[in-house]
Amino acid sequence: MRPLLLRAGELTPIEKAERRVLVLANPGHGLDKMQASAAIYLGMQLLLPGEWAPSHRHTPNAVRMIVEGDGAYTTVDGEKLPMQRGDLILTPTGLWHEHGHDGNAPVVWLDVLDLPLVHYLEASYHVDGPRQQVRPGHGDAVYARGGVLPTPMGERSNKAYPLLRYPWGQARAALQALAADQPDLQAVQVRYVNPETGADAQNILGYSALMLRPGQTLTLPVRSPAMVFHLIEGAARVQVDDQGFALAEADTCCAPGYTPVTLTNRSTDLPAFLFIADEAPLHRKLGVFEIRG
Ligand code: GTQ
Repeated sequence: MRPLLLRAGELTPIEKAERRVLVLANPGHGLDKMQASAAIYLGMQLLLPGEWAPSHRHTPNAVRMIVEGDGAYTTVDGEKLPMQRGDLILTPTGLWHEHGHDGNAPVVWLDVLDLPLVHYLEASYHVDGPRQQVRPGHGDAVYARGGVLPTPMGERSNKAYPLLRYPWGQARAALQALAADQPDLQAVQVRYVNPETGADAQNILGYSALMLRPGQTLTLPVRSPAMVFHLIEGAARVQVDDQGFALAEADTCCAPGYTPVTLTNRSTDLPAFLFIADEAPLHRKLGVFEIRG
């Protein structure tokens, strides 16, 4: 996809595109539907140095998983959030967001949205807005230590989305600490959560990071939600039923629900790190979540 995305950068000025995205559309759903699964939209977005993707807000929830490049940032609800490889940035429903780039090489990220579901519900709309005023400080700094929360005068923030940026360095360190602490643990996985409540970071789609130890093969329990796998670091194989995908860094693949999935680290020397998006929060809320051992 990378050469195609860079070609899109040559052909399409950002002023015309507003967002320059190649959509990872599942032909099984119909290419024009622009969906990877029933509830998941995936896109690879390119921002070139100096470009500006103007402010808007919309009802579908989005996250960005940064794939490559330095110097870009997203401003969400007045918080200027740096984008570095592997970072997860939330742009939850209704919050203003815009993207800028002060670096000198292309920046690419994976957009994950619950757009297909919100569109199906006839609840999808979007509003353009003026450039945001940036507030001082970064939300992620105050939630950077597990187990302690900012509690001015004993009060919680009670924000629906208190944390908007999950730096990769911290998620990666948490996975390595977990793997070192529990050598027999099979699924070395951490979930992206609301740090105030411990609930899923967003209401519809769930996000996690998983580490495969060198040479490890991990068979996932068969579950009802569809899943997306994006390789942040290393080399992996994703076996979905009878189809296998060899993932290199920055590759993405999907698995439908109710399907056996086996993950293998293709390196016997180095760990592999995957970002996973799934429809589990939605399935649980609707009462259709199933796990089959
Ligand atoms: O960056 O705001 O891939 O609004 C689709 C819709 C990205 C964005 C997408 C969006 C955006």
